[in-house]
Amino acid sequence: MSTKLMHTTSTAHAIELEDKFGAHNYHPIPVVLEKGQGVYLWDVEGKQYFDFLSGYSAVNQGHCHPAIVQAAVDQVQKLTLTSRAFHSNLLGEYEKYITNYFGYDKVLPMNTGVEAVETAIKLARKWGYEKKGVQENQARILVCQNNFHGRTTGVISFSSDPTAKNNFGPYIPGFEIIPYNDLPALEKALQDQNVVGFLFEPIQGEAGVIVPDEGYYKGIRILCSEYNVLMIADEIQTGLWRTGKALACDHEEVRPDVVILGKALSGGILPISAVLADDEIMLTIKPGEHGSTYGGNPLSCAVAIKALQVLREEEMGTNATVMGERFRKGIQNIHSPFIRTVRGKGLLNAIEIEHSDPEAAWHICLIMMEKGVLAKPTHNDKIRFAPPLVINAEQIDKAVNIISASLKQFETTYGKS
Ligand code: IF1
Repeated sequence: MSTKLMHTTSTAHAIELEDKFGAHNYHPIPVVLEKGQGVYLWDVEGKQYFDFLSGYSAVNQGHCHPAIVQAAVDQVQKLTLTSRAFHSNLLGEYEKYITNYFGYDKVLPMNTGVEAVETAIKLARKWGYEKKGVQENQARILVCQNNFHGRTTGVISFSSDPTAKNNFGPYIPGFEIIPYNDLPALEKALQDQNVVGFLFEPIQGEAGVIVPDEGYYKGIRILCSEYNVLMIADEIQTGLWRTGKALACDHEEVRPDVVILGKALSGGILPISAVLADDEIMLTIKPGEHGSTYGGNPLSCAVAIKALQVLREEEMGTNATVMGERFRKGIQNIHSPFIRTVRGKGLLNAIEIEHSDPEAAWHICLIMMEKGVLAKPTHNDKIRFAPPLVINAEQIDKAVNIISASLKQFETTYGKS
């Protein structure tokens, strides 16, 4: 092996390169990955891991799902991008497929999650002025405390997280932050006639997998209808069977006015996002008023159709429900003094770490990495566990054993409190 090749396969070298030439906008777990298949990842040294992050839920279908990869390979050799200046043979097919899948009149295709959030905000404002009759520039959108909807200047304008927001101002007006999981607070905020939409995460991901009380979605639905305000569900992380249902709102049989999807819409292959709504809302945006060079490109259309198909055909939602319960039970049986709580729905789960050291969760993640489970802490004391939805019982049990052993090792190394 040449020296050059040896260098490129070394973990230390890869990390050093990123450190030297890349912006320092992330603080990753020190593992360098080069291969993925299903629930497994391999690093450059050939070591195998369980992936309990799933690219922040972008690879619900498992890494390099063969059917999605095949769809991508076939399409990439034929036609990848036309722009929306022209039609393509796949855009309409995809639009028909996804609107039928979720039961909406129309879809607006975008790329990253945050672009779809921005699209939903623009839609809500446009609908507010043209259908609800709000006076020019007066539209307001309600959002939740501890929300996470992405990182554009628009979206961070209504973040409550100083790390995401500070020194990136001036901020865009027209948003009001209300407490999450609080229907009376929502009703109070809805008294303002200029409110056009309520944007929320059915389960708050970044905040640490905060699952609201049963009845929250139904309550939102009733209030939004009563006050003529759009119910806008950001299902970028919770959608696509992650919590056991196609959409998390399906748990309460609630139909939002606007649904935002991203991440697993591509199974992790390229950025694909979408906004779903009915005609009354979607057709307020006219030609030239919104769009994106890559949005709805033929490659994305082929990939998204397949990504949605395999989720349903391989019954990944049912598996998420069953394996999610097994995982939470497994964690509850660990009886570690460091686990304050375990919570989640389907395969979107988190534990809260109880320890005086604010770095405890980080150290536990490093030990888990050593032992073969990849996960990352959020907000210091929480660790999210979200494996691909193709995980089986044996793999769940193995991973739970590794998590248990890691907590024990942490206790021996760092002490009890
Ligand atoms: C990062 C968390 C996950 C999202 C919801 C929109 C977006 C996201 C509900 C934007 C993105 C990510 C992005 C990632 C961290 C991450 C995340 F830790 F913040 F909470 F998934 F767990 N709405 N979530 O969760 O989508 O534009 O990124 O495609 O580092 O920013 P995007």
